[in-house]
Amino acid sequence: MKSYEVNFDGLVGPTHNYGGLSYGNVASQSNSQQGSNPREAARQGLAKMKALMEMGFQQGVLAPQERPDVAALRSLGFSGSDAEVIRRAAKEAMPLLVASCSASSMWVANAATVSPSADTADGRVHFTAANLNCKYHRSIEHPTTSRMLGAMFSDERHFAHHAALPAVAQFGDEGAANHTRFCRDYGEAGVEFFVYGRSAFDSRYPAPQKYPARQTLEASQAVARLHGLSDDGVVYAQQNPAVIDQGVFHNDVISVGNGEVLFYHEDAFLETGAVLAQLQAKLAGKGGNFQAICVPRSAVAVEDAVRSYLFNSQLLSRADGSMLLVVPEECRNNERVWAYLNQLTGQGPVKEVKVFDLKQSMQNGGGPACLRLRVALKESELAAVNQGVIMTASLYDTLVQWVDRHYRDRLGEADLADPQLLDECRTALDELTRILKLGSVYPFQRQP
Ligand code: SUG
Repeated sequence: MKSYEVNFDGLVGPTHNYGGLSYGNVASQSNSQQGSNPREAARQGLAKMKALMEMGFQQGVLAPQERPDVAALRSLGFSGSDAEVIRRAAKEAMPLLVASCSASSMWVANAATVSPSADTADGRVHFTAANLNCKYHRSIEHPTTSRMLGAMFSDERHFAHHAALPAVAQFGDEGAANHTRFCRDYGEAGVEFFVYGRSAFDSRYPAPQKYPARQTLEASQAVARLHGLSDDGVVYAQQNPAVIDQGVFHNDVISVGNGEVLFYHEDAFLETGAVLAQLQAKLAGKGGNFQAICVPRSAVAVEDAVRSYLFNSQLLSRADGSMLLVVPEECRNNERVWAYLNQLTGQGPVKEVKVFDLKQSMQNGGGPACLRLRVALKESELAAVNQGVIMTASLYDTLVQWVDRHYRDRLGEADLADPQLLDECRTALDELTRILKLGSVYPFQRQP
């Protein structure tokens, strides 16, 4: 049976703004308080989805969340009508209002960890929503994420959903941003590669000194257990704490994998030799031939990787077996990175590099790979997905018109205090759930 990797891209929400909310994420911090353009941000993301669909890749879409999150503000003690809650938060605790307005759910690589059916004990595709508990503004995403994934992958014969892990830092889980899967074919059993930043229960593991390590070993192990993965199909690796301290807040900022290929920076991991040997041996056990492409620091420094987001790229398999690397415009703007990419395509499996302008998302630290959640599906499983979220030429046109109708083209901090923004968002999202056939996934649609 045929199988596919389907990329579900997060649609940027109407409140996209630069809140400076992510300590340890260099772009988020350095662009704090700049004016944003939500309409352009959503259009940039949609343009990528359309281009990849037209190149023959399977493409889906994941809806944004309801923001401002009035329910979250109420849980912090703000009361009255929805408009009063927003006005009071703006007056008394602006940082909390900004956090409750973040459109950060667009970075759906952090929405969940997904294990394809060929890897799991019960033969279903497993999803665990990420608790994202390192940052308050992201920790409020998972309940709606779970409802959304449930509405997209509802057929229990094929799909199993797990709630987010306990909401404490010891089980900090950032989803697929720290998870890669290697396989010969998407439908065959593969090796799932979990990269963590620290151990919460074993002090022998080193940890970064400056910035937080968002993912713990114990969280990764819990996800592997929940998904019913077997030991011969799992490899764990510790991210190099020194690169976390240079702004590599997720593993997908320093490495990316697909099929039998791992594309990584020389400084990405601790004990790199042992990690690669395990990946090679375990993938060989599944009939695969592991290939590692190491980018030496002499060619691309960690700082250049962080600025350009070279590794936050999408490594995609084309029909002829070769690979395409989807990178952000910032890679072309960096001389060393661009020189490296030009020689990369002359040898090895990556034959083409495609550049996208994703500046609106990039300024918050979200590149092409952050914007997508990969779900490997067999043909019968793809047929069981809610077809409303599968990208088509006509869905693309509908979504662009929807964005143009509902999104502002400028948004600054002061605008977040305007209760009118909440009404605009709700009207837009209500319509979106009908377009994508999601049902009532948002809190405002579920109030009695
Ligand atoms: O969690 N930025 C996101 C970026 C997520 C990138 N995802 C991956 N690497 N997979 C984060 O740090 C910034 C929001 C703000 O500052 O307004 C933010 O949440």
